Amino acid sequence: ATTIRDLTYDLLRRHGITTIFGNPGSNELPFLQDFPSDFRYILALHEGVAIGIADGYAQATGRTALVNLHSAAGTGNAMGGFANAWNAHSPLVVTAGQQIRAMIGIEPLLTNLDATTLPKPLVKWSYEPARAEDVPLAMSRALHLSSLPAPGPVYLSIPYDDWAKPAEPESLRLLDRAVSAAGALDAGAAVALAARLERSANPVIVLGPDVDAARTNQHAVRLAERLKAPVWIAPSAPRCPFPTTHPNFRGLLPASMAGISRLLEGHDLVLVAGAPVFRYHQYDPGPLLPAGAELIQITCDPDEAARAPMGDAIVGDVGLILAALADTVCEAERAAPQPREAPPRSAPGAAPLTSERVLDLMDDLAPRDAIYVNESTSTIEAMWERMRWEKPGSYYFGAAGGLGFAMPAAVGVQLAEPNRQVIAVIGDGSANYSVTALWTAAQNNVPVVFVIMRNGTYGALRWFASVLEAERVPGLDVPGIDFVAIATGYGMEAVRVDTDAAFAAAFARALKAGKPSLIEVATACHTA
Ligand code: TPP
Repeated sequence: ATTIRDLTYDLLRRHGITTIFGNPGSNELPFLQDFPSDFRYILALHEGVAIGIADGYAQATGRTALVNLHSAAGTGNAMGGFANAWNAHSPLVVTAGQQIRAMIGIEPLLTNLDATTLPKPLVKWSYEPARAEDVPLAMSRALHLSSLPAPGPVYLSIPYDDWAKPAEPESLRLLDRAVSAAGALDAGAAVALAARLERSANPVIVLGPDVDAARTNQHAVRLAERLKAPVWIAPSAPRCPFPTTHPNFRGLLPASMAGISRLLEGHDLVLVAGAPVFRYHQYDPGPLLPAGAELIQITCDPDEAARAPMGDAIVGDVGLILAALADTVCEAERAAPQPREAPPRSAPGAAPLTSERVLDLMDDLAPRDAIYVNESTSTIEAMWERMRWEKPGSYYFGAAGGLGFAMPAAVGVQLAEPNRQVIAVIGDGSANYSVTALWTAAQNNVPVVFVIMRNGTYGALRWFASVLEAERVPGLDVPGIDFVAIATGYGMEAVRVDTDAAFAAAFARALKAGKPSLIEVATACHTA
Protein backbone atom coordinates (compact mmCIF):
# COMPACT_ATOMS: atom_id res chain seq x y z
CA ALA A 1 0.00 0.00 0.00
CA THR A 2 1.08 3.59 -0.59
CA THR A 3 2.49 5.07 2.59
CA ILE A 4 1.83 8.61 3.69
CA ARG A 5 5.50 9.28 2.99
CA ASP A 6 5.25 7.94 -0.60
CA LEU A 7 2.12 9.97 -1.26
CA THR A 8 3.77 13.10 0.11
CA TYR A 9 6.76 12.75 -2.22
CA ASP A 10 4.33 12.22 -5.11
CA LEU A 11 2.44 15.36 -4.12
CA LEU A 12 5.69 17.31 -4.07
CA ARG A 13 6.58 15.99 -7.54
CA ARG A 14 3.10 16.94 -8.73
CA HIS A 15 3.86 20.52 -7.57
CA GLY A 16 7.24 20.52 -9.30
CA ILE A 17 9.15 20.37 -6.04
CA THR A 18 12.19 18.09 -6.03
CA THR A 19 14.53 20.27 -3.97
CA ILE A 20 14.32 20.38 -0.17
CA PHE A 21 16.19 22.99 1.87
CA GLY A 22 16.77 22.11 5.47
CA ASN A 23 18.60 21.11 8.57
CA PRO A 24 17.29 17.82 9.95
CA GLY A 25 17.05 16.27 13.39
CA SER A 26 15.82 12.98 14.78
CA ASN A 27 12.12 13.80 14.25
CA GLU A 28 12.75 14.33 10.52
CA LEU A 29 14.67 11.12 9.81
CA PRO A 30 11.63 8.92 9.05
CA PHE A 31 10.55 11.34 6.32
CA LEU A 32 14.06 11.53 4.85
CA GLN A 33 14.93 7.82 4.98
CA ASP A 34 15.47 6.15 1.59
CA PHE A 35 15.59 9.65 0.10
CA PRO A 36 14.26 9.41 -3.48
CA SER A 37 16.94 9.75 -6.13
CA ASP A 38 15.00 12.36 -8.11
CA PHE A 39 15.10 14.73 -5.11
CA ARG A 40 18.01 16.76 -3.80
CA TYR A 41 18.49 17.91 -0.21
CA ILE A 42 20.34 21.22 0.12
CA LEU A 43 21.80 21.11 3.60
CA ALA A 44 22.13 24.37 5.52
CA LEU A 45 24.09 24.47 8.76
CA HIS A 46 21.62 26.81 10.47
CA GLU A 47 17.86 27.12 10.03
CA GLY A 48 18.06 30.85 9.27
CA VAL A 49 20.20 29.85 6.30
CA ALA A 50 17.82 27.06 5.22
CA ILE A 51 14.82 29.41 5.12
CA GLY A 52 16.91 32.18 3.52
CA ILE A 53 18.08 29.95 0.67
CA ALA A 54 14.52 28.71 0.18
CA ASP A 55 13.19 32.29 0.23
CA GLY A 56 15.63 33.36 -2.49
CA TYR A 57 14.82 30.24 -4.51
CA ALA A 58 11.04 30.74 -4.16
CA GLN A 59 11.22 34.41 -5.12
CA ALA A 60 13.45 33.80 -8.11
CA THR A 61 11.40 30.86 -9.43
CA GLY A 62 8.03 32.30 -8.41
CA ARG A 63 7.13 28.86 -7.06
CA THR A 64 6.73 27.27 -3.66
CA ALA A 65 9.90 26.02 -2.00
CA LEU A 66 10.01 23.41 0.76
CA VAL A 67 11.91 23.88 4.00
CA ASN A 68 12.59 20.99 6.39
CA LEU A 69 13.24 22.13 9.98
CA HIS A 70 13.74 20.40 13.29
CA SER A 71 10.98 20.77 15.87
CA ALA A 72 10.79 23.90 18.07
CA ALA A 73 14.48 24.75 18.25
CA GLY A 74 14.89 24.58 14.48
CA THR A 75 11.77 26.65 13.92
CA GLY A 76 12.97 29.22 16.42
CA ASN A 77 16.28 29.60 14.63
CA ALA A 78 14.35 30.31 11.43
CA MET A 79 11.99 32.98 12.81
CA GLY A 80 13.89 35.95 11.35
CA GLY A 81 13.57 34.23 8.00
CA PHE A 82 9.82 33.82 8.50
CA ALA A 83 9.60 37.61 8.96
CA ASN A 84 11.39 38.26 5.68
CA ALA A 85 9.42 35.61 3.78
CA TRP A 86 6.10 36.87 5.15
CA ASN A 87 6.83 40.43 4.04
CA ALA A 88 8.17 39.27 0.67
CA HIS A 89 5.01 37.27 -0.15
CA SER A 90 7.40 34.39 -0.60
CA PRO A 91 5.65 31.03 -1.10
CA LEU A 92 7.19 28.57 1.35
CA VAL A 93 6.03 25.33 2.91
CA VAL A 94 7.95 24.88 6.14
CA THR A 95 7.73 21.50 7.84
CA ALA A 96 8.93 20.69 11.33
CA GLY A 97 9.19 17.17 12.65
CA GLN A 98 7.15 16.48 15.79
CA GLN A 99 7.84 13.82 18.43
CA ILE A 100 6.12 10.43 18.09
CA ARG A 101 2.36 10.65 18.77
CA ALA A 102 2.60 8.05 21.56
CA MET A 103 4.76 10.39 23.66
CA ILE A 104 3.74 13.97 22.74
CA GLY A 105 1.50 14.18 25.81
CA ILE A 106 4.32 13.55 28.28
CA GLU A 107 6.61 16.07 26.61
CA PRO A 108 9.79 14.17 25.85
CA LEU A 109 12.89 15.83 24.46
CA LEU A 110 12.24 17.52 21.09
CA THR A 111 8.49 17.85 21.54
CA ASN A 112 7.31 20.89 19.58
CA LEU A 113 5.09 22.30 22.34
CA ASP A 114 1.98 24.05 21.04
CA ALA A 115 3.64 23.72 17.64
CA THR A 116 1.06 25.63 15.62
CA THR A 117 1.44 28.76 17.76
CA LEU A 118 5.19 28.94 17.35
CA PRO A 119 5.53 30.56 13.87
CA LYS A 120 2.53 32.90 14.27
CA PRO A 121 1.85 35.59 13.17
CA LEU A 122 4.34 35.22 10.31
CA VAL A 123 2.53 32.43 8.45
CA LYS A 124 -0.66 32.20 6.40
CA TRP A 125 -1.55 28.92 8.07
CA SER A 126 -0.08 26.74 10.77
CA TYR A 127 -1.24 23.20 11.38
CA GLU A 128 -0.54 19.86 12.98
CA PRO A 129 -2.75 17.08 11.55
CA ALA A 130 -5.03 15.37 14.08
CA ARG A 131 -4.43 11.95 12.50
CA ALA A 132 -1.59 10.53 10.43
CA GLU A 133 -4.12 9.99 7.63
CA ASP A 134 -4.66 13.76 7.45
CA VAL A 135 -1.02 14.50 6.59
CA PRO A 136 -1.46 14.26 2.77
CA LEU A 137 -4.42 16.64 2.80
CA ALA A 138 -2.52 19.02 5.07
CA MET A 139 0.49 18.92 2.74
CA SER A 140 -1.71 19.46 -0.31
CA ARG A 141 -3.44 22.37 1.38
CA ALA A 142 -0.10 23.87 2.42
CA LEU A 143 1.28 23.61 -1.13
CA HIS A 144 -1.77 25.30 -2.66
CA LEU A 145 -2.20 27.92 0.03
CA SER A 146 1.44 29.00 0.01
CA SER A 147 1.23 30.06 -3.63
CA LEU A 148 -2.34 31.39 -3.83
CA PRO A 149 -2.58 35.20 -3.55
CA ALA A 150 -1.13 36.68 -1.53
CA PRO A 151 1.63 34.07 -1.42
CA GLY A 152 3.48 33.46 1.84
CA PRO A 153 4.90 30.90 4.24
CA VAL A 154 2.79 28.11 5.75
CA TYR A 155 3.85 25.78 8.56
CA LEU A 156 3.20 22.08 9.17
CA SER A 157 4.20 20.13 12.26
CA ILE A 158 4.22 16.39 11.53
CA PRO A 159 4.71 13.61 14.11
CA TYR A 160 7.47 11.35 12.88
CA ASP A 161 5.53 8.12 13.16
CA ASP A 162 2.98 9.33 10.60
CA TRP A 163 5.19 8.77 7.56
CA ALA A 164 5.21 4.97 7.54
CA LYS A 165 1.43 4.60 7.94
CA PRO A 166 -0.67 3.62 4.91
CA ALA A 167 -2.40 6.44 3.07
CA GLU A 168 -6.16 6.24 2.74
CA PRO A 169 -7.00 5.30 -0.87
CA GLU A 170 -9.26 8.32 -1.24
CA SER A 171 -6.38 10.66 -0.49
CA LEU A 172 -4.78 9.71 -3.84
CA ARG A 173 -7.29 12.16 -5.35
CA LEU A 174 -5.08 14.93 -4.07
CA LEU A 175 -2.61 14.09 -6.84
CA ASP A 176 -5.10 15.12 -9.53
CA ARG A 177 -6.14 18.50 -8.19
CA ALA A 178 -5.49 21.76 -10.02
CA VAL A 179 -6.10 24.98 -8.11
CA SER A 180 -5.67 28.37 -9.71
CA ALA A 181 -6.35 32.01 -9.04
CA ALA A 182 -7.86 34.50 -11.48
CA GLY A 183 -8.04 38.16 -10.50
CA ALA A 184 -8.28 40.24 -13.67
CA LEU A 185 -10.48 43.34 -13.88
CA ASP A 186 -13.59 42.91 -15.99
CA ALA A 187 -13.60 45.03 -19.15
CA GLY A 188 -15.81 47.75 -17.64
CA ALA A 189 -13.64 48.13 -14.54
CA ALA A 190 -10.47 48.33 -16.63
CA VAL A 191 -11.99 51.09 -18.78
CA ALA A 192 -13.17 53.00 -15.69
CA LEU A 193 -9.77 52.78 -14.04
CA ALA A 194 -8.01 53.82 -17.26
CA ALA A 195 -10.39 56.80 -17.53
CA ARG A 196 -9.48 57.84 -14.00
CA LEU A 197 -5.80 57.77 -14.92
CA GLU A 198 -6.51 59.70 -18.13
CA ARG A 199 -8.35 62.43 -16.18
CA SER A 200 -5.30 63.07 -14.01
CA ALA A 201 -3.27 66.11 -15.06
CA ASN A 202 -0.06 64.89 -13.47
CA PRO A 203 -0.04 61.24 -12.41
CA VAL A 204 2.88 59.42 -10.80
CA ILE A 205 3.45 55.67 -10.58
CA VAL A 206 4.90 53.96 -7.51
CA LEU A 207 5.93 50.33 -7.98
CA GLY A 208 6.61 47.64 -5.41
CA PRO A 209 8.06 44.15 -5.20
CA ASP A 210 4.97 42.28 -6.37
CA VAL A 211 5.32 43.83 -9.82
CA ASP A 212 8.69 42.08 -10.08
CA ALA A 213 7.25 38.94 -8.47
CA ALA A 214 4.53 38.88 -11.14
CA ARG A 215 7.24 39.45 -13.80
CA THR A 216 5.08 42.22 -15.18
CA ASN A 217 7.81 44.86 -15.30
CA GLN A 218 7.41 45.35 -19.04
CA HIS A 219 3.72 46.20 -18.62
CA ALA A 220 4.66 48.75 -15.97
CA VAL A 221 7.03 50.25 -18.54
CA ARG A 222 4.28 50.37 -21.19
CA LEU A 223 1.87 51.98 -18.76
CA ALA A 224 4.41 54.58 -17.64
CA GLU A 225 5.26 55.42 -21.25
CA ARG A 226 1.62 55.82 -22.29
CA LEU A 227 0.75 57.89 -19.22
CA LYS A 228 4.02 59.83 -19.53
CA ALA A 229 4.31 59.41 -15.80
CA PRO A 230 7.44 59.33 -13.67
CA VAL A 231 8.03 56.08 -11.78
CA TRP A 232 9.22 55.81 -8.18
CA ILE A 233 10.05 52.65 -6.26
CA ALA A 234 7.95 52.10 -3.12
CA PRO A 235 9.97 52.60 0.09
CA SER A 236 11.94 49.82 1.81
CA ALA A 237 12.08 48.04 -1.55
CA PRO A 238 12.98 44.34 -1.50
CA ARG A 239 12.96 43.96 -5.32
CA CYS A 240 13.40 46.07 -8.45
CA PRO A 241 10.16 46.28 -10.47
CA PHE A 242 11.24 48.81 -13.14
CA PRO A 243 14.40 49.29 -15.23
CA THR A 244 16.58 51.82 -13.46
CA THR A 245 17.91 52.99 -16.84
CA HIS A 246 14.46 53.97 -18.15
CA PRO A 247 13.98 57.73 -18.70
CA ASN A 248 10.83 57.68 -16.52
CA PHE A 249 12.69 56.12 -13.56
CA ARG A 250 13.03 58.50 -10.64
CA GLY A 251 14.51 56.38 -7.82
CA LEU A 252 13.65 54.94 -4.44
CA LEU A 253 11.12 56.78 -2.29
CA PRO A 254 12.25 57.59 1.24
CA ALA A 255 10.60 55.55 4.00
CA SER A 256 8.78 58.36 5.81
CA MET A 257 5.38 60.02 5.53
CA ALA A 258 6.66 63.56 5.15
CA GLY A 259 9.49 62.47 2.87
CA ILE A 260 7.13 60.79 0.41
CA SER A 261 4.62 63.65 0.41
CA ARG A 262 7.41 66.11 -0.26
CA LEU A 263 8.78 64.16 -3.21
CA LEU A 264 5.37 63.54 -4.77
CA GLU A 265 4.35 67.21 -4.41
CA GLY A 266 2.44 68.47 -7.45
CA HIS A 267 1.01 65.11 -8.49
CA ASP A 268 -2.77 64.79 -8.38
CA LEU A 269 -2.87 60.99 -8.68
CA VAL A 270 -0.56 58.36 -7.20
CA LEU A 271 -0.94 54.90 -8.74
CA VAL A 272 0.71 52.28 -6.53
CA ALA A 273 1.15 48.73 -7.80
CA GLY A 274 2.46 45.69 -5.99
CA ALA A 275 3.35 47.36 -2.69
CA PRO A 276 1.86 48.21 0.66
CA VAL A 277 1.09 51.94 1.06
CA PHE A 278 3.59 52.41 2.42
CA ARG A 279 6.29 50.41 4.22
CA TYR A 280 7.61 53.35 6.26
CA HIS A 281 10.65 53.13 8.51
CA GLN A 282 11.67 56.38 10.19
CA TYR A 283 8.90 58.43 11.83
CA ASP A 284 8.75 61.78 10.11
CA PRO A 285 5.12 62.77 10.59
CA GLY A 286 3.46 64.69 7.83
CA PRO A 287 0.58 64.37 5.42
CA LEU A 288 0.23 60.89 3.97
CA LEU A 289 -0.17 62.40 0.52
CA PRO A 290 0.66 65.76 -1.01
CA ALA A 291 -2.16 68.30 -1.08
CA GLY A 292 -4.74 67.57 -3.75
CA ALA A 293 -3.50 64.06 -4.55
CA GLU A 294 -5.58 60.92 -4.64
CA LEU A 295 -4.14 57.41 -4.47
CA ILE A 296 -5.09 54.11 -6.09
CA GLN A 297 -3.37 50.93 -4.96
CA ILE A 298 -3.31 47.68 -6.96
CA THR A 299 -2.31 44.73 -4.80
CA CYS A 300 -2.51 40.95 -4.64
CA ASP A 301 -2.85 41.13 -0.86
CA PRO A 302 -6.28 41.80 0.72
CA ASP A 303 -4.66 42.78 4.01
CA GLU A 304 -2.36 45.26 2.30
CA ALA A 305 -5.45 46.84 0.76
CA ALA A 306 -7.48 46.82 3.96
CA ARG A 307 -4.84 48.28 6.25
CA ALA A 308 -3.81 51.16 3.99
CA PRO A 309 -4.55 54.44 5.76
CA MET A 310 -5.44 56.37 2.61
CA GLY A 311 -6.61 56.03 -0.96
CA ASP A 312 -8.57 53.43 -2.88
CA ALA A 313 -7.40 49.88 -3.41
CA ILE A 314 -8.05 47.12 -5.90
CA VAL A 315 -7.21 43.55 -4.92
CA GLY A 316 -6.36 41.31 -7.85
CA ASP A 317 -3.63 40.00 -10.09
CA VAL A 318 -1.06 42.79 -10.30
CA GLY A 319 0.33 41.49 -13.58
CA LEU A 320 -2.99 41.15 -15.38
CA ILE A 321 -4.25 44.50 -14.12
CA LEU A 322 -1.13 46.40 -15.15
CA ALA A 323 -1.19 44.73 -18.57
CA ALA A 324 -4.88 45.60 -19.02
CA LEU A 325 -4.27 49.22 -17.99
CA ALA A 326 -1.31 49.51 -20.36
CA ASP A 327 -3.54 48.18 -23.16
CA THR A 328 -6.48 50.40 -22.32
CA VAL A 329 -5.12 53.78 -21.32
CA CYS A 330 -4.83 56.45 -24.04
CA GLU A 331 -1.45 58.00 -24.68
CA ALA A 332 -1.22 61.23 -22.68
CA GLU A 333 -0.76 64.56 -24.51
CA ARG A 334 1.82 65.97 -22.10
CA ALA A 335 5.58 65.79 -22.58
CA ALA A 336 7.32 62.62 -21.42
CA PRO A 337 9.36 62.97 -18.23
CA GLN A 338 12.98 63.97 -18.76
CA PRO A 339 15.53 61.40 -17.61
CA ARG A 340 16.80 62.12 -14.12
CA GLU A 341 20.27 63.47 -13.67
CA ALA A 342 22.72 60.61 -13.28
CA PRO A 343 24.80 60.76 -10.09
CA PRO A 344 28.39 61.89 -10.61
CA ARG A 345 30.74 59.04 -11.34
CA SER A 346 32.80 58.08 -8.31
CA ALA A 347 36.42 59.19 -8.25
CA PRO A 348 39.13 56.54 -8.49
CA GLY A 349 42.05 56.18 -6.16
CA ALA A 350 40.63 56.75 -2.69
CA ALA A 351 41.62 54.27 0.03
CA PRO A 352 39.60 52.98 1.68
CA LEU A 353 37.23 52.91 -1.28
CA THR A 354 33.97 54.78 -1.12
CA SER A 355 31.02 52.42 -1.40
CA GLU A 356 30.02 54.38 -4.52
CA ARG A 357 33.33 53.41 -6.08
CA VAL A 358 32.78 49.72 -5.34
CA LEU A 359 29.29 49.91 -6.80
CA ASP A 360 30.47 51.69 -9.96
CA LEU A 361 33.19 49.09 -10.52
CA MET A 362 30.73 46.23 -10.02
CA ASP A 363 28.25 47.84 -12.40
CA ASP A 364 31.01 48.30 -15.01
CA LEU A 365 32.42 44.80 -14.78
CA ALA A 366 29.45 42.52 -14.07
CA PRO A 367 27.32 41.10 -16.87
CA ARG A 368 24.40 43.43 -17.72
CA ASP A 369 21.87 40.87 -16.48
CA ALA A 370 23.63 40.15 -13.17
CA ILE A 371 21.44 39.75 -10.09
CA TYR A 372 22.28 41.67 -6.92
CA VAL A 373 21.26 40.34 -3.53
CA ASN A 374 21.89 43.14 -1.08
CA GLU A 375 22.50 43.42 2.62
CA SER A 376 24.83 46.37 2.74
CA THR A 377 22.50 48.57 4.70
CA SER A 378 24.20 51.96 4.47
CA THR A 379 24.60 51.77 0.70
CA ILE A 380 21.02 51.03 -0.33
CA GLU A 381 20.31 54.53 -1.66
CA ALA A 382 23.62 54.61 -3.53
CA MET A 383 22.73 51.32 -5.19
CA TRP A 384 19.33 52.52 -6.34
CA GLU A 385 20.94 55.67 -7.74
CA ARG A 386 23.77 53.98 -9.60
CA MET A 387 23.07 50.40 -10.59
CA ARG A 388 21.73 49.50 -14.02
CA TRP A 389 19.05 46.91 -13.29
CA GLU A 390 17.04 46.22 -16.40
CA LYS A 391 15.72 42.67 -16.38
CA PRO A 392 13.06 41.39 -13.97
CA GLY A 393 14.52 39.64 -10.94
CA SER A 394 17.65 41.77 -10.79
CA TYR A 395 17.57 42.80 -7.11
CA TYR A 396 16.63 41.23 -3.77
CA PHE A 397 16.75 42.60 -0.22
CA GLY A 398 15.29 41.21 3.03
CA ALA A 399 11.66 42.29 2.90
CA ALA A 400 11.27 42.69 6.67
CA GLY A 401 14.68 44.30 7.01
CA GLY A 402 15.80 41.23 8.94
CA LEU A 403 19.54 40.70 8.54
CA GLY A 404 20.71 37.20 7.68
CA PHE A 405 18.65 37.12 4.49
CA ALA A 406 21.01 38.05 1.69
CA MET A 407 23.89 35.58 2.02
CA PRO A 408 21.61 32.53 1.93
CA ALA A 409 19.09 34.13 -0.45
CA ALA A 410 21.92 34.73 -2.92
CA VAL A 411 22.60 30.99 -2.88
CA GLY A 412 18.91 30.26 -3.47
CA VAL A 413 18.60 32.81 -6.28
CA GLN A 414 21.74 31.44 -7.96
CA LEU A 415 20.36 27.88 -7.74
CA ALA A 416 17.16 29.15 -9.38
CA GLU A 417 18.95 31.22 -12.04
CA PRO A 418 22.00 29.24 -13.19
CA ASN A 419 22.33 31.36 -16.35
CA ARG A 420 22.69 34.71 -14.59
CA GLN A 421 25.51 35.78 -12.29
CA VAL A 422 24.43 36.43 -8.69
CA ILE A 423 26.40 39.01 -6.72
CA ALA A 424 25.83 39.26 -2.97
CA VAL A 425 26.70 42.70 -1.62
CA ILE A 426 27.00 42.29 2.14
CA GLY A 427 27.97 44.60 4.99
CA ASP A 428 30.56 43.40 7.49
CA GLY A 429 27.89 43.51 10.20
CA SER A 430 25.22 41.70 8.18
CA ALA A 431 27.65 39.03 7.02
CA ASN A 432 27.66 37.38 10.44
CA TYR A 433 23.98 36.45 10.80
CA SER A 434 23.91 33.67 8.19
CA VAL A 435 27.58 33.27 7.37
CA THR A 436 27.33 29.48 7.11
CA ALA A 437 25.61 30.03 3.76
CA LEU A 438 29.20 30.18 2.47
CA TRP A 439 29.59 26.50 3.29
CA THR A 440 26.41 25.53 1.40
CA ALA A 441 27.56 27.58 -1.59
CA ALA A 442 31.01 25.94 -1.52
CA GLN A 443 29.72 22.39 -1.07
CA ASN A 444 27.22 22.71 -3.92
CA ASN A 445 29.50 24.86 -6.10
CA VAL A 446 26.91 27.64 -6.34
CA PRO A 447 28.96 30.34 -8.07
CA VAL A 448 27.82 33.43 -6.17
CA VAL A 449 30.35 36.26 -5.86
CA PHE A 450 30.16 37.52 -2.26
CA VAL A 451 31.43 41.07 -1.80
CA ILE A 452 31.89 42.05 1.85
CA MET A 453 31.90 45.83 2.32
CA ARG A 454 34.13 46.12 5.37
CA ASN A 455 33.58 49.53 6.94
CA GLY A 456 34.06 48.21 10.48
CA THR A 457 30.71 49.41 11.75
CA TYR A 458 26.92 49.09 11.75
CA GLY A 459 26.77 52.07 9.39
CA ALA A 460 22.98 52.14 8.99
CA LEU A 461 22.55 52.20 12.76
CA ARG A 462 24.95 55.11 13.04
CA TRP A 463 22.76 56.95 10.55
CA PHE A 464 19.58 56.00 12.43
CA ALA A 465 21.12 57.05 15.72
CA SER A 466 21.54 60.52 14.23
CA VAL A 467 17.89 60.51 13.04
CA LEU A 468 16.75 59.66 16.58
CA GLU A 469 19.35 61.99 18.09
CA ALA A 470 20.56 59.03 20.15
CA GLU A 471 24.09 59.69 21.32
CA ARG A 472 26.64 57.53 23.14
CA VAL A 473 25.03 54.26 21.95
CA PRO A 474 27.14 51.15 22.64
CA GLY A 475 27.55 48.21 20.32
CA LEU A 476 27.71 49.89 16.92
CA ASP A 477 31.17 48.82 15.75
CA VAL A 478 32.35 45.43 14.46
CA PRO A 479 36.14 45.50 14.31
CA GLY A 480 38.45 42.52 14.17
CA ILE A 481 36.62 40.15 11.82
CA ASP A 482 38.63 38.27 9.20
CA PHE A 483 36.20 37.27 6.45
CA VAL A 484 38.94 35.79 4.32
CA ALA A 485 39.76 33.33 7.11
CA ILE A 486 36.07 32.60 7.70
CA ALA A 487 35.36 31.95 4.01
CA THR A 488 38.48 29.83 3.66
CA GLY A 489 37.41 27.86 6.71
CA TYR A 490 34.11 27.08 5.02
CA GLY A 491 35.92 25.91 1.89
CA MET A 492 35.60 29.00 -0.28
CA GLU A 493 38.30 30.98 -2.04
CA ALA A 494 38.59 34.49 -0.67
CA VAL A 495 40.70 37.60 -1.05
CA ARG A 496 41.11 40.92 0.78
CA VAL A 497 41.56 44.13 -1.23
CA ASP A 498 41.84 47.79 -0.35
CA THR A 499 42.43 49.64 -3.64
CA ASP A 500 40.15 50.03 -6.63
CA ALA A 501 42.61 48.37 -8.97
CA ALA A 502 42.84 45.35 -6.68
CA PHE A 503 39.07 45.22 -6.28
CA ALA A 504 38.49 45.43 -10.02
CA ALA A 505 41.01 42.65 -10.68
CA ALA A 506 39.61 40.41 -7.94
CA PHE A 507 36.02 41.00 -9.03
CA ALA A 508 36.79 40.29 -12.70
CA ARG A 509 38.56 37.09 -11.66
CA ALA A 510 35.66 36.02 -9.44
CA LEU A 511 33.15 36.55 -12.25
CA LYS A 512 35.12 34.23 -14.50
CA ALA A 513 35.80 31.56 -11.90
CA GLY A 514 32.61 29.52 -12.29
CA LYS A 515 32.68 28.80 -8.57
CA PRO A 516 31.77 30.75 -5.45
CA SER A 517 34.24 33.19 -3.99
CA LEU A 518 34.40 36.05 -1.53
CA ILE A 519 36.02 39.47 -1.77
CA GLU A 520 36.51 41.51 1.39
CA VAL A 521 36.92 45.16 0.42
CA ALA A 522 37.79 47.95 2.83
CA THR A 523 35.26 50.78 2.47
CA ALA A 524 34.79 54.15 4.13
CA CYS A 525 31.87 54.66 6.47
CA HIS A 526 30.37 57.92 5.23
CA THR A 527 27.46 57.92 7.67
CA ALA A 528 29.61 57.93 10.81
N1 TPP B 1 19.25 42.24 13.71
C1 TPP B 1 18.52 41.81 12.65
C2 TPP B 1 18.17 40.37 12.54
N2 TPP B 1 18.09 42.66 11.73
C3 TPP B 1 18.38 43.97 11.82
N3 TPP B 1 17.92 44.78 10.86
C4 TPP B 1 19.18 44.47 12.89
C5 TPP B 1 19.59 43.55 13.81
C6 TPP B 1 19.50 45.94 13.03
N4 TPP B 1 20.40 46.46 12.00
C7 TPP B 1 19.94 47.12 10.92
S1 TPP B 1 21.13 47.67 9.93
C8 TPP B 1 22.33 47.04 10.93
C9 TPP B 1 21.77 46.40 12.03
C10 TPP B 1 22.55 45.73 13.10
C11 TPP B 1 23.77 47.27 10.61
C12 TPP B 1 24.30 46.42 9.52
O1 TPP B 1 25.65 46.78 9.33
P1 TPP B 1 26.49 46.34 8.09
O2 TPP B 1 26.01 45.07 7.55
O3 TPP B 1 27.91 46.42 8.45
O4 TPP B 1 26.15 47.41 6.97
P2 TPP B 1 26.36 48.99 6.96
O5 TPP B 1 25.13 49.60 7.56
O6 TPP B 1 27.60 49.32 7.71
O7 TPP B 1 26.46 49.32 5.51
